Amino acid sequence: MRVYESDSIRNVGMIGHGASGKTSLTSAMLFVSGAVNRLARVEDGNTVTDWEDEEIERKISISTGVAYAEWSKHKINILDTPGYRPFLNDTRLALRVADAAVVLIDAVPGVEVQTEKVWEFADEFNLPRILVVNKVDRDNASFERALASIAEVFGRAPIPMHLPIGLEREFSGVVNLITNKAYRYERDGSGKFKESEIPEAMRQEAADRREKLIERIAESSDELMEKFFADGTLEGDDLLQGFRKGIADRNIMPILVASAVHAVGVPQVLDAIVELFPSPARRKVAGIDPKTKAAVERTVSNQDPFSAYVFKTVADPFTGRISMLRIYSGVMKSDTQYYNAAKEKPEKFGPLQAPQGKSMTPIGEAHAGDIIAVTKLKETTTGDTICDTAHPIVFPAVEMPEPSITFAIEPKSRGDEDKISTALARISEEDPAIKYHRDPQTKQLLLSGSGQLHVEVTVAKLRKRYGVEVVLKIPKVPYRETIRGRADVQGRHKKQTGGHGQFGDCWIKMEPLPRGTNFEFVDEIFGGSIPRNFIPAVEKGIQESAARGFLAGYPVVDFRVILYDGSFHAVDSSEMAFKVAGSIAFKKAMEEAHPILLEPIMNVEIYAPQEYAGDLMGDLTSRRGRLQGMDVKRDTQVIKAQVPMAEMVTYAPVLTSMTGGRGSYHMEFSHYDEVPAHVAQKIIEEANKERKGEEAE
Ligand SMILES: Nc1nc2c(ncn2[C@@H]2O[C@H](COP(=O)(O)OP(=O)(O)OP(=O)(O)O)[C@@H](O)[C@H]2O)c(=O)[nH]1
Ligand SMILES: [Mg+2]
Repeated sequence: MRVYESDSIRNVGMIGHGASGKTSLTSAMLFVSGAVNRLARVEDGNTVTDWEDEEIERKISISTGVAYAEWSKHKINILDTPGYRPFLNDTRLALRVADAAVVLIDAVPGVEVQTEKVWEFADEFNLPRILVVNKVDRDNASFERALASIAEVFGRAPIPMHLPIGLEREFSGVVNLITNKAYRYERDGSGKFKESEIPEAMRQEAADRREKLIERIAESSDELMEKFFADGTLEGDDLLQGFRKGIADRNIMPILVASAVHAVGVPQVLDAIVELFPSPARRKVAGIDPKTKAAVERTVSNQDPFSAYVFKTVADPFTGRISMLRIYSGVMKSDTQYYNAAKEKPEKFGPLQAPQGKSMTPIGEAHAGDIIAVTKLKETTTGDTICDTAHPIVFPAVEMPEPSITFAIEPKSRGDEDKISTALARISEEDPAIKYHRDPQTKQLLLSGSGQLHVEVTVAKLRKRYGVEVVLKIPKVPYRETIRGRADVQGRHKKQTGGHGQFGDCWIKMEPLPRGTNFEFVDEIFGGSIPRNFIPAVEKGIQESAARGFLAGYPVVDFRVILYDGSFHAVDSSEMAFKVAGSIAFKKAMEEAHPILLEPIMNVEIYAPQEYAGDLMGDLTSRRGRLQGMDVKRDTQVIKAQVPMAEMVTYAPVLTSMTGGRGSYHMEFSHYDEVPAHVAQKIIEEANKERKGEEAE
């Protein structure tokens, strides 16, 4: 494979709502350009970019597939991103290294919820865009309706550049408004087409739309505007340069049409990517010097010092770690040592590869702007910057949002405890949106992800790749205890056994503290009623008892203890005796101080079509939820509420069944609040029953 210069490279993110056809269009682009020799289908599980087991089995993209097509002497690096909501974090990670995006719109529903989400990502990274109205061959496809929804949601920038010839079963090609030609296909999936005149019946519409498009292109500069007014049109180079500028400035986003599965309109998509999208060349990228923290810049050019950003890691159980890099500046060579500026460590690189899905073509070197893969790096993970040792730079990494759903996981066989942690560490290398930790209070291993499907996919990876079978459980709620009142008590420990006895005696006051302050110990002993060296023992006795709980075995928090008096015995007093005195005092104080149970309250956001809003709110009320606000985003209703965690642990399946799978939600911890007395009663009984059971074991 030849080495491409940045002028002839295009880095393109394929984005869109779930199942809009990103992987199918990628597959068709690879076929039409000759990178593969058949039109692979998602249904057949043989596409280049959906190659992971879970993707093949579920027929959806779970993580970004990386491939390339060589077209008109250019190399198009294709990032085929996921479109389903739980996997969109990966989409965002990939777009970080794209220079432009192809936005797929399904011609039946038009713009959908996740189309808007990925559009926001493209905005975040300032990406020029082409829109492809795909699936024009489907029953009920409507180009007009798709255009209307695009205009409604995305405003003025998107404008048709192609028109479909025929719709649904009749869809047979596209009219290009710039070239004023028609490209007609046999529906044989060969991707072969014939250039012809625009069909008679479409000429008027094409002329009208062409005029609008040219007018918009003229707006891209004052100079073109003048020419346009003078001549009444734009031609040749003026037209092309103006079009490119309008696209690069994101004032124009051309709309194309295609049927990915029939390979209709696909060569024209490749043409548009090559001819209209900006190349990475001479783009400036900002980073910081890791030592001085000063802002530094690189130009996408072979002349600048080498720098690259790691945007993806694949944890392959056989090959090991595969890292995907986008080279921002300079030339990268195989078998060379570079500097990982994020980890501040040198890293030895083996052979560089051009990734075509899971298969790799070795390449000796790669130039500024390109995307490459390399295996078996030791230090490097996603988000790191690799650079020339003498010219360190760090590019900002993409931050992951908090996961929205949490399960407790338990191995089916006890011996697998250690294996789970190692396997999860590997999986989170390739999927930084997964979080896991052991809850110090409940001792459960908690696994969080962006949705139930995300967690299930992770569990499947654990099983298939690492041979660890786990069960998902509802996480235990980490209740806590605190006090509402005050107490003033004595804790006295006196015991006479054999030799010398035990004696400790303390007087404490206990009072509530604001939420989140945990514990405070105030020493007000004056005049030596308790010797200094025994005071920490009193505190320890209290803290240890507080950790064991009073009402139901949950840690007691948010209280202050003031130790103000006591007495001691010259021979019988010891640290141990004062510790026991402290714990006796604690228990007596708790009895007096009106103990209560606290529960975690979550901030919850629920998204669902408007028609379900009433039912969902009713359900939230029955879950002791407090409504915080409502918002409508297109036809999606957003409900915000605060709901006790205990009421949310089984919410996912309920929401699915209430909304026919169309609802989703996100939640995060807000604060601890008092459990209402009637609910607390039950929790305390349950917990004490369980504790008795454990003691009996
Ligand atoms: N009729 C028709 N079906 C299509 C077309 N493009 C894709 N499909 C079908 O739509 C389904 C989803 O296609 P994918 O290519 O997996 O869509 P995707 O956008 O990659 O989906 P995710 O990556 O999972 O979000 C598959 O069943 C495809 O066969 C098309 O142009 N016409
Ligand atoms: Mg896909």
